[in-house]
Amino acid sequence: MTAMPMHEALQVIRETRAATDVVVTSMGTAREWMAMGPLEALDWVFVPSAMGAAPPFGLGVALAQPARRVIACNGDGSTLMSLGTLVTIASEAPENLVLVIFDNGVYEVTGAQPSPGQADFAALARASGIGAVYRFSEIGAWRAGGRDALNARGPVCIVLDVEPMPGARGPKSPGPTIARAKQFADALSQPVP
Ligand SMILES: Cc1ncc(C[n+]2csc(CCOP(=O)(O)OP(=O)(O)O)c2C)c(N)n1
Repeated sequence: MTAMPMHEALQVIRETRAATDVVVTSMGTAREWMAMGPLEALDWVFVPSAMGAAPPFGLGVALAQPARRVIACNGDGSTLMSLGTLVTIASEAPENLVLVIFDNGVYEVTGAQPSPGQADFAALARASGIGAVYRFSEIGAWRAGGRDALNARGPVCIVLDVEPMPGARGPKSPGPTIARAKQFADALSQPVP
């Protein structure tokens, strides 16, 4: 199956993200996001995290901050952990929420054990009631279509088929969580121009 490198997939988000957007990363995406450059005040690197909690966290921020776009990045294993969140996102229907599912078929950060099943996350998102659903398997297509997908009226779910990275380790937390949470809350409290 065709798939794209995770860091190249994330690069499209970096290039499209506005200064006022919140970007939530977790698991492998947190590791790669931190490796790509200094963190912005509105980046929430969800490490340590409760597995599966990045989408509900993003949903909460999106509902609390309707003037900001929230881009929540999640693995396939973590998506399976809290699959019901897709239905909650559809029912709350925040126009400013984009959930990006990075489907590498494995629990990469714990040693690349295969994640269960062959779930079609785009079909699951549609069946949950999310109207704007996209799937990209090839980096050229994602580079060409990513901006439109990320800018679509939410809630948006984008499924990206990404290559597992053999031997990749888990992300390290960028610092003490309570201090980071305070900085993040301060950044969120700034007015949106
Ligand atoms: C309830 C629970 N079970 C297992 C774990 C251990 N665990 C942490 S991350 C992870 C895998 C995450 O996989 P995925 O969401 O697909 O992201 P990837 O690592 O592939 O980027 C697992 C199994 C956990 N944190 N919580």
